Amino acid sequence: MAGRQPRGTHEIEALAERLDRAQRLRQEMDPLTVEHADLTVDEAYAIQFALIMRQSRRGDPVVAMKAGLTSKAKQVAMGVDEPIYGQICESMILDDGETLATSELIHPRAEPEIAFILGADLRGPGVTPERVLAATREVAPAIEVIDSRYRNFRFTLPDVVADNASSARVILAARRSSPVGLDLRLMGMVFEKNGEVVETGAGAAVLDHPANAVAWLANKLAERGGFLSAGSFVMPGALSNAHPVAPGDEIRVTFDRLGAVALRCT
Ligand code: OOG
Ligand code: MG
Repeated sequence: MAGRQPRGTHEIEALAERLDRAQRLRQEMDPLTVEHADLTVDEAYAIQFALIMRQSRRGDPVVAMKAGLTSKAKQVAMGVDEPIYGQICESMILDDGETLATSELIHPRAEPEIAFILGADLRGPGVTPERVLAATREVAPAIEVIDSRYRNFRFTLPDVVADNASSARVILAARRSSPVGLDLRLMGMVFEKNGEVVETGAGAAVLDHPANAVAWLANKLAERGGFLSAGSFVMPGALSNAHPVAPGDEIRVTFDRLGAVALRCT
């Protein structure tokens, strides 16, 4: 941003604190750009890292990374036309079969993803989708529960970046499959809510192939010296729109050959 100094540590910390409070008190807030219209994407990532640092200092470390807004469906729905990334902390993980207590969140929505479980580090720059697939030990059906801390789930690009890409909960199917011999681009997906099909899709919805989203993430993280580590998993982004969830709802996401993952809400 021409004409001004980048925001300093003090202001970055103060903005992270606001998001942290909103999340902990389950209170939606105005997007940061309402007050700070000139917030840059770089500053927004600095806020995200400050927010995550607060959480890990409370004993909740980062265990996985995610890309978001990697499908046209999501970009159009959220009005943001480029991918973003966010960080998954230990407390966000639900086990297969565990229920989601929606009262812990503000206005949760569920979305279908194909999780990549890595057997080797992926360190950018220069990571290709071929290298991603070679480094992928397994893939698994997954549901991400997103929960914007912003009023009415409305935001601009820097807002959603600062808000850790709306991350809230993640659930991976216990059943894992080797990616060898699978064409993830053609991988069909059926997304059901309370027994009704609400979305269908294929892997190609995510940047033409979900491995492209993992490569994009590895290369993007390299800008800040980060990488994707062996043993962790990656959420490459939703194949379709997200759907609101409320107590009593049951979400089921089924992928061709990979199987299904379900989430019950209380
Ligand atoms: C931002 C997070 C997007 C995805 O998979 O596209 C995301 C949002 O939609 O609030 O996680
Ligand atoms: Mg997602």
